[in-house]
Amino acid sequence: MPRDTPLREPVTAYVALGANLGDAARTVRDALNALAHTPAVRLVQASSLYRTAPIESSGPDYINAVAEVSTPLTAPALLAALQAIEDAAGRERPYRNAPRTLDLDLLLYGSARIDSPALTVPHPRMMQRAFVLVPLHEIAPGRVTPKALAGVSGQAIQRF
Ligand code: PH2
Ligand code: MG
Ligand code: MG
Repeated sequence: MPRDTPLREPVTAYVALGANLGDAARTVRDALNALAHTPAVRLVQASSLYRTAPIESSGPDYINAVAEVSTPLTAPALLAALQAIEDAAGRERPYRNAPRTLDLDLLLYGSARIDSPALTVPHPRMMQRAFVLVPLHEIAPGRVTPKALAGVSGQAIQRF
């Protein structure tokens, strides 16, 4: 049957999850569930949950994790889906790096490099953050070099 809209090949993307207000572990688990139920998004695997000290942020310790998804959505469409999950969790944005009920950041989208006002991929600060690199290394060791991990070894992080 002829189609006028070609199907897009699924892309493997990695999403960082973080929360440090309310029941952060519950929020992160609910967000993983919401990702798994997002149309056109397949949750391939999720890391363990980690408790991490706030970096350039304040408030209680964070709960962080990283998810691998497979999706035919474009990167902006995937970002919009992530923001809808943040909004449903009651995310407010009073100031940069404010404590948050839920933060979902697009880390990697296939091998794409994206530099638009709305989205930078790979995530510009991911290589400086143990709360991203440790869970990412757990599920995708090939995407994190030993040197990068060593570079964040001074940051407090423990399995939750
Ligand atoms: N997110 C930030 C800033 N600082 N620190 C930790 N430990 N975990 C985070 O998810 C986090 C942070 C900005 O998004
Ligand atoms: Mg963030
Ligand atoms: Mg964010």
